[in-house]
Amino acid sequence: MPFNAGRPTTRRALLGQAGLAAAAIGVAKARAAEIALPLPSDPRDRAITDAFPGKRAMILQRTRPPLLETPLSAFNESVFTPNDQFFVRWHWAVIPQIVDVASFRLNIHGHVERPEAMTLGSLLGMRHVELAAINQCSGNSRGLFEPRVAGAQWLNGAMGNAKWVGVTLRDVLDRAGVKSGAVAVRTHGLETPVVDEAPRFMKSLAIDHARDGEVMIAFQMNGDQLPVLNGFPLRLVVPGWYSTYWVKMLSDIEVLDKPDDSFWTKNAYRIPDTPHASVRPGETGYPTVPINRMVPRSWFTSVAPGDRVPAGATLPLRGIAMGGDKGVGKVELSTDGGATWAAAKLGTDEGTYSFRRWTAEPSAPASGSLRLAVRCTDTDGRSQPSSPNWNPNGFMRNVVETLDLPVA
Ligand SMILES: Nc1nc2c(c(=O)[nH]1)N[C@H]1C(S)=C(S)[C@@H](COP(=O)(O)O)O[C@H]1N2
Ligand SMILES: [Mo]
Repeated sequence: MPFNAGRPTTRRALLGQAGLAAAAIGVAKARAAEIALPLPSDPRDRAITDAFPGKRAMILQRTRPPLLETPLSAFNESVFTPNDQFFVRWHWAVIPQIVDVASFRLNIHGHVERPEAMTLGSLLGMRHVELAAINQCSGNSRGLFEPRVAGAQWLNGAMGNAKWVGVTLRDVLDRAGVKSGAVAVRTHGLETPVVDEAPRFMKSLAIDHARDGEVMIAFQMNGDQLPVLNGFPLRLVVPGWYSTYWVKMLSDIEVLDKPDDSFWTKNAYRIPDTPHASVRPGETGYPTVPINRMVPRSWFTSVAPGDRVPAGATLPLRGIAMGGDKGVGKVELSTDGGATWAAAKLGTDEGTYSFRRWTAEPSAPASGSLRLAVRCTDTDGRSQPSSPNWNPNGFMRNVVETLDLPVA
């Protein structure tokens, strides 16, 4: 896979850029504009904000802690999401505004032979790896759930794709020497809860997953250092898995010799253990499991609800697709409400965990509307469901996306 790092992250470059992290977080001053999201219920209006450090125009979902959504246009322009438009989500609002890269340490401790407090310099001195991967919030597209569920009412922009450079978690764990009997690796970042009693945000991975050689501690994103709001100076990248595991401002790695029974694994981020994580509204008593691998999805990016198409015109249509924890096998388009399907053209393969561009050229009818549907099938043959899944947390939204474009 070709990879062009726009700027190599040397120790000097990373250390020299620390001052960028100094801007204020969580102060939305200017309200440049508003956007009405095509959600099924009100409120649909959101402010567009450029008041957050390292970010240009973002959809403001919440100010403190910051929840910023990527506008659809970013996904139409490139399969890689620019750092300054990459979505932002934090659980707790006490986020360091400056990370002192000289005194920063990454602690590795617990069930290991040689506990260590690594400097950024020694981490950057290790073997580097690179990978394109989508970071998608478990609650991406939650605002589309019907009946509506509590939580951030995201449209589809709580996701982004980047080229990540870092070191493997396995190499770092091997340095510390994992003792036999280890079962999980739990991580947290530098931010803290707003009140002492609240549980610090932490997530864990099974030991074999943590040591699979793909899970990465990234210090570079799309050729640059990480924006502070996306976890400067280090974050976990867990390819193919939902972003709740992608711990930002990573400062602590603890090897556990028993399963993680802390709040964020035992109580939060759990999905019904059912097909498509789907249950009936009101249903109770079903088993749950921690959310895990992502699944195939696809979207239109060049057209949106409300757009009109000229009668009889050939429409140059673009979108993106993802395979989840597998690559994109195929993307298909329907122009008759899902009765028949034709393969869309796929763009460059940037790797298993990346977005993939798709294009098609359907013709609009002479009157009525052009009824579009798009679906992705992964390389294992798994496809998207034709009706939307539902669960009370609004996790793992998935459905064959449809769009009715009236003929002008
Ligand atoms: N330290 C830390 N890491 C975190 C979180 C957090 O609250 N704190 N939230 C997680 C969740 S739920 C999401 S969706 C992603 C968001 O990543 P982004 O802000 O870089 O887009 O970060 C993950 N990593
Ligand atoms: Mo999330």
